[in-house]
Parts: sequence; structure tokens; C-alpha cells
Amino acid sequence: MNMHPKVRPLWQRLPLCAGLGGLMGYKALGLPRNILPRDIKAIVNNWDYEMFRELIGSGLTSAYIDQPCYFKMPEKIAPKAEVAPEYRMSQEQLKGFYTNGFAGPFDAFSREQMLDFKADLLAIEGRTSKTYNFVTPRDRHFEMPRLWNYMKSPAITERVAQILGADLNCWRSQIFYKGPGAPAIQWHQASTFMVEDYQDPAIFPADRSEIFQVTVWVAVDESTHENGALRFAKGTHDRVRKIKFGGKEGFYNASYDLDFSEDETECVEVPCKPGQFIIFTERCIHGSAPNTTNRHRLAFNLRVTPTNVAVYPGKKYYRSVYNGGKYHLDKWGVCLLRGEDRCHLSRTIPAEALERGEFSRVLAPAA
Ligand SMILES: O=C(O)CCC(=O)C(=O)O
Ligand SMILES: [Fe+2]
Repeated sequence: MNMHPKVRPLWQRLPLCAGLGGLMGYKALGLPRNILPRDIKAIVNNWDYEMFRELIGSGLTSAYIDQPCYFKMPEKIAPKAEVAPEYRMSQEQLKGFYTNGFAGPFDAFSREQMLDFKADLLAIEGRTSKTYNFVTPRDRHFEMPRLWNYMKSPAITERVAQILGADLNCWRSQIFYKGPGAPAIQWHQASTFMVEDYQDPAIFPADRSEIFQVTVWVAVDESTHENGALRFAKGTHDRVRKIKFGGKEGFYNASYDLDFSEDETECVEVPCKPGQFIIFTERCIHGSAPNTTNRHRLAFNLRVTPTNVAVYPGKKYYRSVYNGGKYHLDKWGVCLLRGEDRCHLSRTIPAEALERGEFSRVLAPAA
């Protein structure tokens, strides 16, 4: 099914709305789901009534950008893991993270390390991924031990552990090459990453009102106002917004207008020196300005969940609506970033295999 957020002609929208109404009724009546075709079953299983209502009520011109979530501030803000003193986040930093949705920049790597690493990243950028068989900036850590080793640097993992807990999986990474003159990455947010194909979430937390995922974004080049440093809209991780289909701006290949205005809250730019990183929940509305310089801006990120969050359970592939491409998951797995995985909910690539660059050893989750 084509889930692209575009406004369809009325003659298509009317029967589609009727069909979606039928599926919503099917869900409400608790009718058997196993007999449904895969795509339809995914919708009945994973769409909340709110999602159905928004799509049908708007005549298929508006939808939640992702599975709806409403953030509940924890009663007590305290680190969720004990870490060495040099990595401890102050109470203010932790409170800032919960209030704003992001924290940093923090120091992880030297300018020299990043300068040297740049060559490796630039070399792999244009090569076919051994994991997915096409050129993609995603998940190159499977074939780049050096990238994986940076990702699991204690400067990063020990900070994230204070937010998500002691046992952490990395389920995705991405290289961000923002070329000279590249456009802005528009304001966006994600909760369970259902935004990818609008059928299945990528990640399945037990409680969506908690913080169950973070992104760590590492600057390889200095990021500045001129070349497109990251920008955040403070406190907007409180809820998942709606989008209007179409619209002037494009998020990669998809065009939509996010139901958010910059004067609702304080929007801040967070420039980083090479080797510094920012931790944020992807639920916090963020983006980056255009690169107005004649030099690229290179960065990479990792996406992290606690090990008790299942990632792509039973899923063979997903399609990325905004990135384009069909990502087969047979060589993909989560990688243990810190602690221990006692839950075994997701296909896993053993860390030793990654450190040796053996990207294809995948362990099945416990039945
Ligand atoms: O690098 C950028 O400009 C955007 C990064 C981003 O959106 C992310 O890491 O989730
Ligand atoms: Fe993002």
C-alpha cells in the first residue's frame, strides 16, 4: 500500500475513507485479525482510534505524524543508572532534558579523531550497503567497526544510561552528510517510528507516555548557524502532532505541514564542535537550517532504546516513506550498546561480531 502523505483526488479519498471506517469498525468489534492480509492486519493492530478518526474526519488530508504519545513528567527526576563521576549528569541537566526534550552538547571525541574519521565516512557514504544492498546512510555501523566503537564510547552510553536505564540497545544509526547549499531538514518528530511506513511501529514500548527512545547526534564537522546546526523546539515532546498532507516544505521525499508554529515555544539552535554530541528524544520537534556555506556538514547519529523495548519484532522489511527504499531486515539486528539484554525481544547482532566487522551474524529473539 502506498502511504505517501499526499492529497489524493476526491474520487479516491471517498472510498478510502469508507474502507478505513470499515477497518476501524472491525477493530472496535474485536473481529479476528489473523484472516486479514498483512497490510490490513498491521493497520487494524497498530492504528489507534485517534489515528483513524483524524484521517477519516479530515477526508484523508491530515494524520498524526506518528503513533500518538502524551509525555508524563516523572514524579521524581533521578538518574536511571549509576555511572562513573566524570559522566554524571547534573540534576539541572537531567531536569533540562525532561523539560526541553534534549540535552547537550557534551564532549566525546577530539577534533583530530573526527577529522581523521571524516575520510572513512565520506568513503562509505556512496558505497552500496552490505546490510541493505543499496546506497543508504543508515546502519553503516554493521560494516564499520570504527563507527560502532565510537557509538559505544562511555561518554555517550553513560549519559544515555542515566536517561533510559542501564541496559541499552542501539537499533539504528545514520550518517548525515549535509552538502554545500543543502536545504533545511524541516521540523519533525517521531515516537515509535511508525512514521516510516505508517503500518507498523519500529519500536514497541510498554508505556508510550515515558521516554523510551533517544537519538544521540554526534558532530563530525563543526555545526554552526551557517551550515545547519540542529534546532529544537523546547518542550514539544509533550505530544505527537498532526500533519497536513502536501504543503510547501519537504521532509526528504515527503511534503507536509506540521501542526506547529515557531512562536508557540522557544526554539533554540545547538551548535556543536567536532566530537561533541546532543541527546534528544526524537519526540521533541527538531530540524536543521539550510547549509548556506560551500562546505559540507558531516554528522552521525545513533538511536537507542532500553532492552525491554522490542524492535521490529517479526518484521521482514519496512519501507521508508520519506527516505525512499525498501529495507530488508534479514541482516539487521539491534546491537547491545551497554549493560545486558535480559529480555531478548529483538533480533540481535552480537557486539563482538560488530567489533570485528562481521555484520551478518544475526541471533533470533527468544520465542
Ligand atoms: O542532521 C540533521 O540535520 C538532522 C538530524 C536528525 O533529524 C536526527 O538525527 O534525528
Ligand atoms: Fe530527526
